[in-house]
Amino acid sequence: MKRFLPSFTFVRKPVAPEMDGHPNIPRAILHVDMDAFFASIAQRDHPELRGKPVLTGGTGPRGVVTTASYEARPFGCRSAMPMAQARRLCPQAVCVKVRGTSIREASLQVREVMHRYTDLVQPLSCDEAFLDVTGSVRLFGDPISMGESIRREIFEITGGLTASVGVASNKFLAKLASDLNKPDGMTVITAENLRATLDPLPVSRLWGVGPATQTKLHAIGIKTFGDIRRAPVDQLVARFGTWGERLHELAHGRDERVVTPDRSAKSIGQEQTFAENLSDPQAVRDVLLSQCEHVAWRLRAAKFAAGGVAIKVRDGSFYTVSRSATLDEASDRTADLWNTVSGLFDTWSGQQFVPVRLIGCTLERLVARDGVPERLFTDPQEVKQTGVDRAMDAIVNKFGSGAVHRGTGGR
Ligand code: TTP
Ligand code: MG
Repeated sequence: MKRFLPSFTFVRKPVAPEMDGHPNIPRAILHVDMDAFFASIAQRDHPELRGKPVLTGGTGPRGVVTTASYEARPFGCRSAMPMAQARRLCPQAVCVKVRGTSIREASLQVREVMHRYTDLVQPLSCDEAFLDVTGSVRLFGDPISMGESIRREIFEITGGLTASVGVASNKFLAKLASDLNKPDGMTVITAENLRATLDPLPVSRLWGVGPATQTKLHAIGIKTFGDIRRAPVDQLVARFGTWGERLHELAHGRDERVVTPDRSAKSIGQEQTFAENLSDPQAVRDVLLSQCEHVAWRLRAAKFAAGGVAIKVRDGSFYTVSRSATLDEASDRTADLWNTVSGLFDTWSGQQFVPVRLIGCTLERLVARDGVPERLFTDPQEVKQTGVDRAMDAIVNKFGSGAVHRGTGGR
């Protein structure tokens, strides 16, 4: 299977700062994009479709292709094409409709993996996002290793879907890179390989260059990034205005836009499926505590407080229960959150404990921490808990999430 022969094109080196607009602040940006997302979900769920051309989308007379599997692409099948046209191009293709719930589930799983590495995640659609991992290097290693781990963890959590990743010093280059080795590939653009990678690319790969601009550029002899880079910027400005200047910048690989995270996130959660059902309630409780610690750490890193918590428990027969509770007051202290989470779990396990296949912990009703009103009188116990959280966060930030845990012993 191709998965085990990944095609990496990179030089193992930190991404070079000089490509960035801010010479003193080197950034490490990843662009993660799932491969033939809807079609891959169909192939995962229907093994008989694997290795075959698959078209997803409406099958009625006005149906449109949402995506084509990589097996269907050599025939010319593309997203947004009328389904009838795609079927003429590739009559042996299997046409399927993918359920919205499957797409949402996979999309959330992918998002969950991304948030393990940084809270600076800017989703572009259900299957792609930018990640600024500059601040995560100390915790998770260099950006290339993070890209590799993210690809592996996405494959594992989704049960076999592949992602392509681009690693570079800015958004434009990272997005360009993720596309260069699709499917199931990773590409790193460094200062050293920047020109060799960019120069031969056709101008159509520049953001915002549609067929009309392409024709205008071709008319003045400009066909590739290299042609734009070498063209006098005045000529481009005379022809295209300020947009010409932007084209020139992009062709040099310069882009200063920052990754803008999706602050509308409504919850932060983590769940785990066990290879074998866990029949010891204390063992399940221990896992839940480590999940609570992890999501609370992410909550604090994102400068949120949670007004509610939820747990999800699935038993061996796939029966799933969810329980949620509201906190008296939004908090980002692990002790407060765990107090409510463990209460939900203890109530459930006291009433109906059965061996557990999956357990999950979610923090909900997120509010910006700055929005939590300061209280007039502060409980010394809470001050102490905040101190404990700070100390533990510092250890996790330095040594990784496995370094320190609270005990559940006292229940
Ligand atoms: P894309 O990431 O554009 O495409 P893709 O994931 O199918 O393929 P690639 O490997 O080239 O990234 O879009 C993600 C999903 O969004 C895609 O699987 C189907 C859906 N989609 C639509 O519903 N309508 C559209 O017009 C497009 C472009 C995509
Ligand atoms: Mg995609």
